[in-house]
Amino acid sequence: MSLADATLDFRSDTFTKPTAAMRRAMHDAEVGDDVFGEDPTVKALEEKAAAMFGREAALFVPSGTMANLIGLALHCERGDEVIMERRTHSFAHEVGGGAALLGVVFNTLDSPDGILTVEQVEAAVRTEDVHHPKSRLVIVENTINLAGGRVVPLERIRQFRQMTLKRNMRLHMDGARIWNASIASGVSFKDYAAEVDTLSCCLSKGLGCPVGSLVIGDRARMDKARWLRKMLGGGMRQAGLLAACGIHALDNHLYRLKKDHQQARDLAEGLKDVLDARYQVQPPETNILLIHTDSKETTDATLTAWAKSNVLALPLNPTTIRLVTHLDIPPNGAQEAVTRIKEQK
Ligand code: TLP
Repeated sequence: MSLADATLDFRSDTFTKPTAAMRRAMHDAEVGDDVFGEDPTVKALEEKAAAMFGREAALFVPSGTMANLIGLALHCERGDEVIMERRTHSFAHEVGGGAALLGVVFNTLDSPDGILTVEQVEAAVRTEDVHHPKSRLVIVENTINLAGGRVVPLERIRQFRQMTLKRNMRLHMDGARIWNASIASGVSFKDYAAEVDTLSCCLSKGLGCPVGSLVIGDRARMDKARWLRKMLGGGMRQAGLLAACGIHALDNHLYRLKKDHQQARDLAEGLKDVLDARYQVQPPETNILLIHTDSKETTDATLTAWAKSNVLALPLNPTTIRLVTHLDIPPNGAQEAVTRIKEQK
């Protein structure tokens, strides 16, 4: 299909379809019953991920939402408090699962760019008092989806680490897009993972897999995580078919992410010139571009108009449009989108 005919679907990097090579990897995968620990491909993926992140063990789970829920369950008792920024996915977009299923209390703090300061978090930690929940966990998301794919500096994560250790608290990283964070910042997966108690990451976003996330941490916690996964209904049988996609993606789709980051920058540059004063284009750090608008009417009209030219984007809220670049945006797809939008003027 020519570029001019392609639908440019920027709604999310979750919309990618498995490549032919990924489908071959699925086809060729050796499988077994993973609930019985007999799927060699799942084991291979878990070992590969644990080694990449320099941690003892990893667990393959169906979704990022389940990975984060398991993270909460590993660290918190009912009534415990979890501190995070207001835009954190666990609070904003995980159906309140932590509250509904685990009875944890979310304490959300605000920051202009999605990244909390350690002083802010420390000030929110409860004193020991018969009236207070126990502040048990801090969640840091990296990259921060709703803040426009922002990368959290390693130094900030280290500060959270020191503070949580001092306060006998734990630190969980929602690294659904840790791949993008690492490629953009040059900080290794190991350096990020060394600072947290547990980390979740998604294979089904920038890496282009159809399904799958991982929870990563020490052996004892991951053994417990396996029980929690089963309890939540996430025990999968011949899951090697899906794990094979993950192995293929880690081998082939990681270093190409810089192309997605370039296309996000190209989109931002191009759209800045084309769009009028009702729009404010936020410079992207990774593969997520946010465009802030002056009203819901502008957002709705814009999305409808773009869709007529087969340029699809998502309303994050009434006055924010999100575009995400990924594996299925063809080369020069960003320029093509800008051209189509310009022609509508
Ligand atoms: N994010 C999706 C939507 O839910 C908004 C997207 O299109 O970006 N953590 C982060 C940071 C995420 O962005 C997401 C999904 C998840 C966790 C949840 O992953 P899944 O969808 O696999 O449960």
